[in-house]
Amino acid sequence: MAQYRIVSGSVAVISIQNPPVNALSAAVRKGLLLSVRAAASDPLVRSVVISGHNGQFCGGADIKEFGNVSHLESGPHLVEIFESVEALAKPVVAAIEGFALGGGLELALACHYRFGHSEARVGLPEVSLGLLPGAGGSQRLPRLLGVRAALDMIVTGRHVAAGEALNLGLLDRVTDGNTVDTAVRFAQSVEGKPLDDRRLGNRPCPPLENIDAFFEEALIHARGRARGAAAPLACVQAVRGAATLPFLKGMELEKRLMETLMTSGQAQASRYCFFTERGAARWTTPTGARWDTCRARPISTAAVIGLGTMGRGITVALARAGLSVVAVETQEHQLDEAQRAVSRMLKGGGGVSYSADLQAAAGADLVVEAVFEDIAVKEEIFKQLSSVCKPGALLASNTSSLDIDRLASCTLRPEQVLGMHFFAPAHVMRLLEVVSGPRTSPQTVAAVMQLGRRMGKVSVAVGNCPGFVGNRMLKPYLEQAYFLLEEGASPELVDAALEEFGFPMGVFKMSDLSGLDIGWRVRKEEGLTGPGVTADQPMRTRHGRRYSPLGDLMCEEGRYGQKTGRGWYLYDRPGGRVARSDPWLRSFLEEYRARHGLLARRIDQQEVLERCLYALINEGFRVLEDGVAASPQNIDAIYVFGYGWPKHRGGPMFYAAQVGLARVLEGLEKYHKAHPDSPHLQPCSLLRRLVARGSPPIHKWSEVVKGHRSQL
Ligand code: 3H9
Repeated sequence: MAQYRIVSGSVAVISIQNPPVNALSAAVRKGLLLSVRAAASDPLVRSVVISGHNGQFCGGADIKEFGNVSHLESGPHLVEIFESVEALAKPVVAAIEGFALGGGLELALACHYRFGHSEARVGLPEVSLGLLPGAGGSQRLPRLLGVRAALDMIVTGRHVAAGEALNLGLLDRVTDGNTVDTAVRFAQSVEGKPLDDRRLGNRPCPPLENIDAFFEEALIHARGRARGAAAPLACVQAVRGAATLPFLKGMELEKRLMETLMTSGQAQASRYCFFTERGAARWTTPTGARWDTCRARPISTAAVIGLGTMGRGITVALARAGLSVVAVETQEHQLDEAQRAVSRMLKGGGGVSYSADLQAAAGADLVVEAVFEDIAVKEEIFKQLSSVCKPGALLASNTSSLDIDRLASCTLRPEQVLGMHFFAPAHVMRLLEVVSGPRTSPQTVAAVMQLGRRMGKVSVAVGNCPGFVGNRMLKPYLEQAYFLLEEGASPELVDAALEEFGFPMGVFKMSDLSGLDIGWRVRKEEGLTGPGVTADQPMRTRHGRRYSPLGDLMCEEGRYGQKTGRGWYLYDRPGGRVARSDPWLRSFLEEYRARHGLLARRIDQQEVLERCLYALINEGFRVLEDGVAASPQNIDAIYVFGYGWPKHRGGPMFYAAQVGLARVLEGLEKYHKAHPDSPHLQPCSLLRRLVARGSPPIHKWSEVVKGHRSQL
């Protein structure tokens, strides 16, 4: 757990050994402290080097222990160990290879010198786990870097590359060679030298002018970005402590703040997200194939068909993953524009060639179709691709909701067809829904899941149904938002409730951003609005269910959202981004309600949240029941990484468990009783069964889902 050896006669090399990331588990902590004590008491040892096994320094505290107080409390605490390291009368050098993150970097900060390999990364990412650097990091880093740079690293949690760390003064030296050997040589050279000014705990924080104003502003800034998360604010408070208090008092403050965060639901939710992100890589398919039994053929060349916004982003994402990409756009004028845009995004050519001819896709291992969302157009392309592409090539569609099996049927290789649902902007957003149809082969899924990882995506394998997982669940959420407007709410009220909950944007601002015309076109295709609707059909009912034509009426007025400068909000110009309330909309809604005999009532934020979120969660349970998602964790990963669900709330299914399934059920029953014509509010049977079984914890839900038809 901590290997101890003496080299060059006088240097004790302590190597942390706990694969895969050398996390500081109870056993490692014990080993580390014993080794430090051994080095302290051995008269032959005159200096110490701390390193990590297998080229990785340390990934920090063992996150798996956080949910388990007995593990966390067994073994010495990190603070105690780091105090012993810092207090050692012999120079201690950290030799950082790979990464030093969280508790790993805090260990390095307790050392007297820090050496790094040129490819190493360091950081204090605790904030993304709903925590702060709680083993002295919040107090030592500001003393080393100054408040500004330390605060930035601690509040953002960003990883810092070795070069930048050297410039910041976080690393003393960076080497391309063997970091441990370099550190050993250096350690010998400083044996016997005074260490007092190397102990960060002894140093004052570099002074900062207007300190109160600085921290007031930092707090406002952090609050603005935190979207309700407590950890960033606690980080600011802790760093303020470093700047204003003696070291030991600052450590006490750090401890108090850490205890509050550690026991909060937010840390639990963030930790859950950490594991759901990684768990998504362990996928399964209907034929019983699994991530660990299925070999994927590597993909090295790709073609992207259609270079609109999505196609361009996909091209960039594939090129950045190291693939050689041919980008195809049959409309010549758009091809030139796309070429310029892609080159700009890639800052140069980056392995992309361009063509106006579909034949150019002939040699690709994978083709991603990203044309206009029209099933007839896509069917035609898949038919052509089937004959153009080489036999082993995989054919993927970037559709956000259309039937993958219908596209597969247009080809002679249905087992090689699947969906790759990217999210805009495709080169930035982390989520990728990998959609398998009933005939998609496990090898096809495996190859694309592996490619997703190469692109740095959180790839989630899902089944084939309208809207797949994410958009299918979004539909009832949007629907309830429209209904709330009919009943008396305003877009501002609905959006404020959702933004306070933690979404970066409320549902109406989001619709304005993506364009109201997109949903309008889909509803026309579905025969819900447009010429297919006969005059005698009631305006607010479709197929016996409540329907809100509000979105259609807005589009008929030419209000498509940001692109037309008017939507649910008013913008200063077409394409403008700053939303303002629109008095026109207020009277439009009043007239609409009067025309339909609807009485506006007072709606509070709680009702907004419950109606919108419970309807979405209810659909999530249906998705599980239908086997379209393999687990609640997968649904949560989709929502956190693709739909802006706040990480500190874990994802919709985790949130449901945290609120209490019985309470969610009760809420749905209440709202369904009040709105019996809205079937999305009718609690689904899986939710009822889970409540009947005493609401088991989320990792046990699959036992209740079992027996249902699985598409995965
Ligand atoms: C902390 O330090 C608190 C202190 O301030 C104070 C305490 C008092 N623990 O990501 P990967 C697992 S908080 C346990 O796929 P990569 C991970 O689940 C900690 N397990 O690899 C996965 O397991 P599986 C602050 C961990 O190469 C496997 O290792 N530190 C931990 O793409 C491989 O992980 C952080 O927040 C851990 N600390 O990336 C760093 N880390 O194979 C968190 C990973 O079963 N870790 N695992 O799915 C990372 O950011 C990345 O894992 C890292 C490697 C960059 C290190």
